Amino acid sequence: MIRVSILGLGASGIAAARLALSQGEEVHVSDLRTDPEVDAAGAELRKLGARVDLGSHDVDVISGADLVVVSPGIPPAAPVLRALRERGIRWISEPEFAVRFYSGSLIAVTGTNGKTTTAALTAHLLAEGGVVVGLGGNIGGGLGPAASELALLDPQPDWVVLEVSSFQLADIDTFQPDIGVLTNLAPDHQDRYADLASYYADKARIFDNAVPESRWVLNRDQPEVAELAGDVVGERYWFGLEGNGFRGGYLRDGVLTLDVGSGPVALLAPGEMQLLGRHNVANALTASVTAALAGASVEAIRTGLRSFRALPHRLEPVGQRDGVLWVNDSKATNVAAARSAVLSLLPAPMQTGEGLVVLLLGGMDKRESLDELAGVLPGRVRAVVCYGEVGPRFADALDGLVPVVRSTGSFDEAVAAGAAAALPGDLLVLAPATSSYDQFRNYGERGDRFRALARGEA
Ligand code: UMA
Repeated sequence: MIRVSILGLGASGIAAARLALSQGEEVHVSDLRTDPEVDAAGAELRKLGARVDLGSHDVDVISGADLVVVSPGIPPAAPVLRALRERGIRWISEPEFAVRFYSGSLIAVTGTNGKTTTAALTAHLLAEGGVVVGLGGNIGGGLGPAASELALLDPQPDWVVLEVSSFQLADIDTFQPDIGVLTNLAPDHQDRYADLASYYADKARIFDNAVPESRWVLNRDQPEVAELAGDVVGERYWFGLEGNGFRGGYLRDGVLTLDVGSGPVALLAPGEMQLLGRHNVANALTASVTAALAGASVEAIRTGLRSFRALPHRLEPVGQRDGVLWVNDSKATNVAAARSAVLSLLPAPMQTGEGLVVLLLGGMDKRESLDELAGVLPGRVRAVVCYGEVGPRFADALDGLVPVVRSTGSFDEAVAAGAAAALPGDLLVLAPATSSYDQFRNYGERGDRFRALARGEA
């Protein structure tokens, strides 16, 4: 029996504790929180035989463990990790622990954006081809369990698709994906990292345990991805929207095309998918290459690309009313995400004034400047409806640049104002550029409300 100490009692910690207990290990779990939620989780684990400390981390007890597993939300600068570092104690991340118990093959998907859709779509394409596949990891949001929970599946999946964050990669040791995917790189999490280079360095750890049999699916449009991969061993495949003819996936004459070694095969046109937006074409190419490498047939990939529905709150088409498609991108909780939604839906400004976006923008005021978004709106939006706490500030920022509707009432009224401003062929897009807390519990609830309004269920 080894002694395992698990830090953090969120989804990762609970799953890791259950996995360790299932192996008959002596398990210690601790979390700084003491609220009813963590209390309930602690009580469950105690029943299963774990020692659970809430409200503090006992560094002496943790230091005495054979293995320390750390939740990704605990930053490297947390006092408990500093104390362990001072004592020379090493720790691993939860996925590192989990994969030690997998018996199938592993696909790991990392990158700044698009990892959730890419991971979910890859799993969908494999399942379409009859492969027994597990999906989880960082994905969260009810879309998949923590990595450790997948280790408890019986029978074990043939393939596991794990979304892995930089926080999780930071503390790997032997983690070795059969196929590693790097969707893209962009600044993020600068509250946790001293600089961009250290964030990218954690992403690069996906390459740490590469062997000649490793396969890598990499973004061709971003030279910094190839730079990060360096001279890592293994076979490289690429996806990209900008060039074609390379090994991997690309657009040829506007058609998604796959070439993983036996010549180019046309899959389908973007319009045949239910996914919207240019960045989802990149996600679809990535998932297609990855699924093909894992053995999915072209037919399964094609069928799966057609049947896959957008994930909730991510450019999710939620209904069509009076010739207007309603798109829920409630997950766009910052200005950059809203900008990316608009650009993805309308890559170029429209010349004819047809098929424009009516953008719903508003929520809590996070004091973010709107400049980055404002610049891309002319030629793309018919009107912007500004609502919620931040509404007046956003409206002032956009006045004179594009038509602005000031909505001072409820969320429902803002949506109704947007619907009234839209013409047939337009898109009514909820990409609010800020968080929802002035009117909702979270972005999910906001998106659910929008979906209900789209379907006339409200
Ligand atoms: N805590 C301590 N001591 C500390 C600091 C924190 O005990 O010093 C405790 C907190 O009280 C909390 C726990 O540690 O109870 C932290 O847990 P966590 O934040 O790691 O949360 P989990 O529920 O385990 O969720 C994590 C991921 N969260 C983060 O990385 C912040 C989830 O990703 C993931 O779905 C889940 O593991 C399962 O793998 C979410 C996420 O937002 C979706 N990820 C970020 C992103 O995608 O941008 C990285």
